[in-house]
Amino acid sequence: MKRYTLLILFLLSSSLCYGAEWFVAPSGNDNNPGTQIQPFATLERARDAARASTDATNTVRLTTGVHERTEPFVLDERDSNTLYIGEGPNTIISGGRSLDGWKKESNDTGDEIWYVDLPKEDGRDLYFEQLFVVHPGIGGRRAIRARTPNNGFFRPQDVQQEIPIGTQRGQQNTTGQFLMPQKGELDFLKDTPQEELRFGQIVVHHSWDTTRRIPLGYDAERDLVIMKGEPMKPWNPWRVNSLYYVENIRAAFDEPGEWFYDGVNSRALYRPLPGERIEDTKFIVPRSGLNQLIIVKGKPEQRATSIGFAKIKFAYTDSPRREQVMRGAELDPAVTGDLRYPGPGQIDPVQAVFWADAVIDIENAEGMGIYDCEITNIGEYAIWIKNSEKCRIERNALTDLGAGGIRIGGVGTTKLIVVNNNIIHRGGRLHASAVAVWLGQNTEDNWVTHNDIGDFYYTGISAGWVWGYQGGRAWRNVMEFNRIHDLGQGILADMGGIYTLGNSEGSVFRNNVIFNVKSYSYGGWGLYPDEGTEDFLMENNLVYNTTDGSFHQHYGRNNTARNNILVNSTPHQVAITRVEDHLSIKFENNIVYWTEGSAIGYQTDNARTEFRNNLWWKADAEGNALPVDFKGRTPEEWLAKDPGSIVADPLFVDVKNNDFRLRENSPALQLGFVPFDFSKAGVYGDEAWIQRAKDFVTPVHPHVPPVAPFWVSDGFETPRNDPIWKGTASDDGQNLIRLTKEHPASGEQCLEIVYAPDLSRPWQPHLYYSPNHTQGLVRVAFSLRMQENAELDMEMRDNSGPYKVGPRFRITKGRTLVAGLEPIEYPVNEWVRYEILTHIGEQSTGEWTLRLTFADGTKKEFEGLKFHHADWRTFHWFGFSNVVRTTDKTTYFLDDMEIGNEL
Ligand SMILES: [Ca+2]
Ligand SMILES: [Ca+2]
Repeated sequence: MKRYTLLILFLLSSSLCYGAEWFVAPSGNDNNPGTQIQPFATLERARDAARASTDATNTVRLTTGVHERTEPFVLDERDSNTLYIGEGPNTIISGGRSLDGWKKESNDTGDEIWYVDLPKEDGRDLYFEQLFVVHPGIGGRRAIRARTPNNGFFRPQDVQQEIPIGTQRGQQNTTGQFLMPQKGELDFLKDTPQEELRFGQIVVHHSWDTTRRIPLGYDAERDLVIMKGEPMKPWNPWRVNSLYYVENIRAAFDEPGEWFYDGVNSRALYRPLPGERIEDTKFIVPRSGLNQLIIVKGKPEQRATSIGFAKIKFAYTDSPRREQVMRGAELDPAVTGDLRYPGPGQIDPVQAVFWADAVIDIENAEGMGIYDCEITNIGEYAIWIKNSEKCRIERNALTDLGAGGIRIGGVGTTKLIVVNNNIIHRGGRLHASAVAVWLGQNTEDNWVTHNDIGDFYYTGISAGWVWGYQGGRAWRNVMEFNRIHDLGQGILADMGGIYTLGNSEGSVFRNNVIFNVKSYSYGGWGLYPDEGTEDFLMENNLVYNTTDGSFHQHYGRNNTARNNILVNSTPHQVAITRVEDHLSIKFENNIVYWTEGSAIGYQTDNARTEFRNNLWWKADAEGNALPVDFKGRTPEEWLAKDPGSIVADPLFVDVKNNDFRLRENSPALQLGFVPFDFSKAGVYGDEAWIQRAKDFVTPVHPHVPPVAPFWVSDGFETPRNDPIWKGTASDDGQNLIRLTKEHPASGEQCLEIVYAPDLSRPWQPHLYYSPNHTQGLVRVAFSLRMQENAELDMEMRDNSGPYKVGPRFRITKGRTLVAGLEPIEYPVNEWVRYEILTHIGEQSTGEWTLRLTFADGTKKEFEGLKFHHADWRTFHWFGFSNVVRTTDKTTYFLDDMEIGNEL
């Protein structure tokens, strides 16, 4: 009930009173008196009239019609106590302009194509990257910027980055980047003239982020697309498993519903959908550089107070701004054109699209209200409130968002903001890594309640913005009764229905319903406390149908998850990644129910936790009990660490139909589980509003190619920066894994792996590859040169939890140790060639072969070596870990790495 007291308080503090009143109509005139009969034409005129008014409060009424903007409407502290109110969704504040004069032509295949000559702006072709199609009575539909492939993505065969040896991170602003396609996939780029390539983009999704690059050419000899930009972030580079597509290349313009910006011929082209007629189709594009429509900016010492917007639709805004995104790109002006004007751009990855602006931007304000508005067909975020307090965002529909929904914080301290009863659907349309609601650092006592959040590619609600135990400050934020669904869609990774960071003292996430979170590769979690989340409470949430865990804590302190219902994640349900020397999580009174995989994953069994009074149950789709597995432990073994817990059927009303209410005789009730009403999550109010949320169209996930078997043949000759080898290296950022020209086995370079004391993990530095081979004859070969005292572990693993190991050996003190063999004497400071052969999948014999070739040409071959785990069958991981535990500085060298497979 406390919540409602708070809401009423806000309502009283924000101005909904009517004092002096002015009217603004698109057909009005600023010389008019601003009455209903003789309205003003512009918002500025009404604003100035309100400023001059002696009334304590003012109302500005916007009539039905399109109020076109060429620049943002700017308000400040002088405009306090004013309400801007429209007449509903037909009162539109638009950042767009119509694109008129379309003509028809047919191409040589007889397909109908519409085209328009680009209008001029400042004597240049109008530039835009979004096109909206409008039919009578129907709002804007985002047309598809010509892309290849049409449905889904390509995956590179290789990615490379040109960073000279010895360059330290941060020293280099810009770098060459190269992407090698699978055979033939990008052949059309070879024939694309240079002047046309510059209007295209390669869009790469890599884990939780997205990069856009202008293709600078195609190297047919090496089969590479050439790009340039900021160096990849070492913690999230592009990889061979990244997904990408190509936008706005003529050859990609091949499907109905697609459009193409033909910069060379100063035209825009569109392929109509079946039934679309040129005479009743309108096109709207955002005005170049108009990313924001409303800016409310008071002074830090004198805030703009009690300004409201109600019953207005905001639409058609641009993204990105060139000055924001082209910094550091250092591209040829022949490619970019004059950077002072709109034109082709590229975007470097920043989590949650942090660089983006919002259509309504509020700073240094108090008592702001945004009610019953629509924000749609936009390029970036919808609303951003920073260094402000006591504002309300309520009953708004935010849809078709280029980036995300609502951002709170990021500048100063932002508190007592209520985001209640909004529909936030279809985000990430231009910038996939956007979130629906974001609460940054220095946010306090904010309430995010009863929102319906759906159809995003990344996280639903993101709270906190400090990685690790650096303090942070996202305090007493309450997120409850939200319905968060259909995230990820198999495209991005490492996301959560709720995603939290840093010190979150007093913050609560409760009574939310999260479902359908599907990641690409890993991490489509329901509840996701990430790096250094502290003192966060997650209770009474229902989570179902997620990837890699209904609950996942990367690492954190003193967090609590209690009384949640967690259903059907794959391949495990509850996961903790890092073992720490403090209490990581209290996990109590939860119901965990699943059909596939293990109960727990990652390091859950080793972390310092307090598990108690939980109910665990595994059943098949028909509800028949299945054996419960705790990462290889029996329930008896696990429950020693989870006292008071039981393995029992929770007796849901109807699992098949996602009805997770408990029957009266549910054993969970005996454990102290308190039922909660999940039907309360989501929007409320009148029937039409509730129906609008229900009208959500479940997105069809794009086609994502299966992870292809991975092949590598790498002599470490191409300049690459770590960790851009086809594998991943981790050395705590100390540049311990690096290319060197010291005595390579072949060519001019090899890889050096250096041991240093005081690394965060005993197995650092380590280097691994993800081959993802599931059948065939695997061949792995590499050359190693060990210094005195250098040691390492080599393992070939699968991806189960706990993982199983096939072939393995250890090199220690001049010897190679393989189970079943006498130690093999090993010359230090000389290259030795290793070759490993083994059948996997159904052909597996449980055995492997090792061949060694020494520097003097001597060969040794060992057949019939046993796998470490006899039932190892799939090859998902190959790598070298450190085993040195002394403070001696040692090093070893690697060259001519090969991973192959004869299927
Ligand atoms: Ca296409
Ligand atoms: Ca080499």
